[in-house]
Amino acid sequence: MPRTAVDRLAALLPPGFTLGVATAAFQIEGAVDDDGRGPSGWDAFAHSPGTIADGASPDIADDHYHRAEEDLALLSRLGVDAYRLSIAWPRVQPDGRGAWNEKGWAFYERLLDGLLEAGIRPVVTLYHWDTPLPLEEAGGWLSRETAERFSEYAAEAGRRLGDRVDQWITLNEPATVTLNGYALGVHAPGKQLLYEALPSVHHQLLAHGLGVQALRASTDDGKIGITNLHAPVSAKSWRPFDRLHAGLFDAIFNRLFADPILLGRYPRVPWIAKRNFAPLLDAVRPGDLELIQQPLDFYGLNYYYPVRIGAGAGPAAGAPTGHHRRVAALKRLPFHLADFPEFPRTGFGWPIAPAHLGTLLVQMRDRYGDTLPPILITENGASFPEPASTDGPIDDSERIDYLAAHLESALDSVAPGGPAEGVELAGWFVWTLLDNFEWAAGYTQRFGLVHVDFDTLERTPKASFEWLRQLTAARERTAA
Ligand code: IFM
Repeated sequence: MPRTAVDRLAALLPPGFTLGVATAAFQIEGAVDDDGRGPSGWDAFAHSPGTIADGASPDIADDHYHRAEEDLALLSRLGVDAYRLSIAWPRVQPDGRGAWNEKGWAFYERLLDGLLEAGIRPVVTLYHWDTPLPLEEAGGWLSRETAERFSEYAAEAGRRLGDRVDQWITLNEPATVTLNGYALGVHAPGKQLLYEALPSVHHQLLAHGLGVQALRASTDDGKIGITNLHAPVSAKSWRPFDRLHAGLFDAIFNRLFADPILLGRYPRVPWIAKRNFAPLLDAVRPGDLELIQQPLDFYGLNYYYPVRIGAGAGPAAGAPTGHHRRVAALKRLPFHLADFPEFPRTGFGWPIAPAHLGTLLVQMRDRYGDTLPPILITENGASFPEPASTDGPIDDSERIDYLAAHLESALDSVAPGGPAEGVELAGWFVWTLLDNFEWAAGYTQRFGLVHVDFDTLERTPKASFEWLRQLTAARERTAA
C-alpha cells in the first residue's frame, strides 16, 4: 500500500524527537485586569493610538485565561509531545519586584498540572516580551536593574514550578525586543533609539545568564535554554556596500545574541558601524560575558524567513517585514530589507523559503561547532489570509505545505550525510496553536492551527491541526 506524505514525514523523525506547539501569554491570555495581574509595557503600548494595525486591543485576545481547559483538550487531541507556553511576568509579580500574586501562580500551576495529566511535557518561557509596566517605566531593558529583577523572578518560578517543567526558556527573541521595541519603536516600548538601543541587548543577555543560574539553584529538574530568532542573511548584490551591510545586519540580528551566549564574546562588526557599537561596550562590566556564557541544555531557534540586505535606507523606507508603521527611525537606517521575488509569500509578506532553514542549521554548526547544544526549533509557522468567522474547518493547505516543507528541510539537513550533519536537532514546535494577537499586526495575521473567531471566541481546528494530529499518530504507528 503506498505510504501517505504524512507517513513519509513521520518516518524521517528520529526516535525521541519532540513534536510540539508554542504560544505566548500576552498573545492569548487576555484577562488583563483579572485576579491581580498588573499591566505590562505591551498593554501600555497597544493602547497608544496608531500602534496596532487594526487598532485592536489585546485585552481579551483568545481569553485563554478563562478557557484554558478547552485549550488543553485541543492540545490533548493533537497528540503533541510538548507544549511551549510563557508565563506573564506581570501576572505573577505585578510590579516586577516585591510581592508575588498567588492567583497568578495558581493559574500556571493548574495549567502545568493539566498538561502533565494529558501526558504533554511543559516547556516554559519566562519572558515573552511582557515586561511589568513599572519596570518598563524605570528603563526596561535599558536598565541593568531589570536583569536583577528577572533573576529573582526566575528563581521564584523555579522554586514553585520546577517539579513540573520539562524545559525552561529564559527569554524569547531578545533580538526582536531590541530591534522592534527599542531601536525602531514598532513594538513596545516604542522607542526609536537605533544604536542607542544596544544596552538592551546586554541587559537581556545578562538576564539570561542570571536567570540560568537562578533556575539551576532553585530546581533540580528541567533542562534550560534560550530562544533566539535567526535568519540566514545574504546581500542584495555583489556590490561591496551591499555585502558590508549584509554583514552588519547578520552581526546585529544573529551574532549579537548567539555569540555571547555560545562563545562568551560579542561579534566583530564591519568597520562601517564600529563606532556605533560604543553604547553596547559601555554597558559591559568585568565578568558579564562569563556570566552570559552559561552551559545550556539546548538552544532554542525560531525560524520564519531568510533576509536579503541592500545598502541605504531603501526606496520606500518601508517598515520591517509585516509591520504597518513607517516610523521615522527607519529612514535613518543605513540598510534595507530587499525583496525575494523568487519565493511565494505568507500573509505577512514573508518569503517562504524552507531550504533556508537547512542552511541556517549548517551556519549554526559552522559558527558554533562543539559549543552548540542540541537545537530545538522553538517556533516555525506562517500566517495566511483567512476569514474572521467560519462554519467548519478551514482548508489551510498552504500552511500544511509550509510546515511539512520546513520540517523536512530541517530533518534532511541534520541527517547522516546531510549538510548540517553533526547538529543534534531535538525537536520542532509549530507557531502556533491558536490564531492570536499578533503584536503590532493585531488580529490581522492568523498563524493558528486552530481558527479563533475573535467576536465569539469559538475555536475551530483547521486542516493543519488535523495534519499535525495525523503526523503525531503516524509516528506512533511507525515506532510500534
Ligand atoms: O507571534 C510571534 C511570536 O510571538 C514571536 N516569534 C514570531 C511570531 C510571529 O511573528
